Amino acid sequence: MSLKKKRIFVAGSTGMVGSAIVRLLEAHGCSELLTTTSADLDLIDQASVREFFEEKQPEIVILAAAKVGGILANDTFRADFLFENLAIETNVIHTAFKAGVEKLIFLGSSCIYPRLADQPIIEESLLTGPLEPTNEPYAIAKIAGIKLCENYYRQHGANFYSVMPTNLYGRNDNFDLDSSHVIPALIRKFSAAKANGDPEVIVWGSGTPRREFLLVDDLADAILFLLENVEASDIYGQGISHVNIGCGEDIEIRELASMIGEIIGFSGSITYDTDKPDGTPRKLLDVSRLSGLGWTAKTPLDAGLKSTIEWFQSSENTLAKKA
Ligand code: GFB
Repeated sequence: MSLKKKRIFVAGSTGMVGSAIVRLLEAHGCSELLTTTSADLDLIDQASVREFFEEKQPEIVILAAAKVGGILANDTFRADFLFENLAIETNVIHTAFKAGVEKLIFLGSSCIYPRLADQPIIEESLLTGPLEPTNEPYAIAKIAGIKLCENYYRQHGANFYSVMPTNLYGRNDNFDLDSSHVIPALIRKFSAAKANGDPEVIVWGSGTPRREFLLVDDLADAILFLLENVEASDIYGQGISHVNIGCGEDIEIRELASMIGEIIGFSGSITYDTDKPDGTPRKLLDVSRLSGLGWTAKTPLDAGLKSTIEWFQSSENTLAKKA
């Protein structure tokens, strides 16, 4: 599919994921991108979403808009994570179907899988066991989005399908210590400790959980590949409802903290706050389906961390001094 002249709506274009997708599509020569901010278009409001589609007539939709956050935000604002994500998904996916959108890709999350799924996690693990309690509301909303896409395909033949990215990081991430994910939190904490000469950095949980991390620019590259090369029938034809996107390697939080501390040049000690939750013990995606389709991740974790730290320290100097 040639994308250059298509009207592509990137829902969520101000966030870390949406902004990376917009950067890549622009660099790829896509000149008809449709982007909005939450002030222009409230995706939770059905009538506004309908009006937007009537006026702009997008041909392709990438649904990267979501209420997102780290382990503590998910566990605290449980109703908001469930309601807002369900509302965004039902409004955008249903309206895209009504408007005759040619192709829609919905972005979910690896937390849709059972807490104790076999590792690495294959797509077929969905709905085979209980979810991780700290993010169950978010996961339920994302599962609903997968099922919306799948069933608009099954009932109506809509070219809509879902991708499940692993934990993401990169520029334009949320660096707020209460609501962020682990990588931006640790970049900010270690940067502040280094700048202030603090002897210690506090890392949440036991440090033993394992996570897989993908640079958001690699995710954007995977989305571009899928837009150009993979249709809904290619996914559902394999008997799966979505495809995993990851790098295929994971790391202990302890090792991650040491790596970030080392890149930043922090020489003090690391303390673990075990009053904070660990979340799921391990979350490593099996990415053989995606590599079979023809895409693999390019950026090693150390290179991705270095570029993200450079971006944070150059653009967020005020944040870098506070923890
Ligand atoms: O990134 P994170 O919040 O998300 O936490 P999850 C990953 C691990 O890092 C957990 C630990 O074991 C945390 O306890 N950690 C250590 C920290 N220090 C920190 C810190 O300062 N901040 C944070 N945030 N974590 C989220 C889900 O789970 O992942 C979402 O809640 C979503 O639903 C997202 O799926 C990708 O991987 O645990």
